[in-house]
Amino acid sequence: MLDPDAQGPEELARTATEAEEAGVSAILIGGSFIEHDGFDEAVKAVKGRVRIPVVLFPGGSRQISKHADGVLFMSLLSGRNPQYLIGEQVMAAPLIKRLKLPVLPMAYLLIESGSVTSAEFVSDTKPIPRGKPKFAAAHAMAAELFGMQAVYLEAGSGAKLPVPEEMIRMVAKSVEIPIIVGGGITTPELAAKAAKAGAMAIVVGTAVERNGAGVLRAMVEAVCEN
Ligand code: 1GP
Repeated sequence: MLDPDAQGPEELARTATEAEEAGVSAILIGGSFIEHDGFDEAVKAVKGRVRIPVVLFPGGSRQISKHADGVLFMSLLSGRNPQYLIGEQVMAAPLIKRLKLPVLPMAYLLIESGSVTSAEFVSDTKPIPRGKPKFAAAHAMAAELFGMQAVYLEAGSGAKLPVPEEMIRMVAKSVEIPIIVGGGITTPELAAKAAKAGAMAIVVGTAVERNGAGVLRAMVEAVCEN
């Protein structure tokens, strides 16, 4: 996952190239709080340099770009803030339709992770308690019944603690749709544990910002061994 606020377009494109070489399946771009202008330019720069899909992971309706291959069209289903349940989506829908961007309708579930994350603060929502996997499972079931095609279990970028394995396992048992897990996954061991518990895809951002995209190669290997 690339945060357009953390790096300039050229640096983002370089990181994306290195991530592709490390064997990742897709590049996600977005963030819960983007301070700088130039989102479109960042997506364009990345798209111009990689063959793997470049997918928007929007923190709000302004993070839509015609240069992307698709959008994670998500609702913050764990929260009870109408702005992130449906408001931002309504604002973004006409542009997404006009651009004919492919979408993956997805439930975004924020999970408590040891401290207040940007996603929690900006969305003004309460995360699902990490000791209550059945709440996460019930939200995932509701998402599936709505026809959503994936569930994202999010500890939040830079999370102290990743999503608990027990929670991933229970959600995986409760629904047929794929589970994406992210937030606080910084080592190959953590990535492998999440995959083993039932994650179909693992999202990594902070570890790459801190250590470079090289760290992804070992993560990809660890996940593929499972
Ligand atoms: C954030 O889950 C992603 O949406 C990535 O989190 O930055 O902690 O890897 P990290």
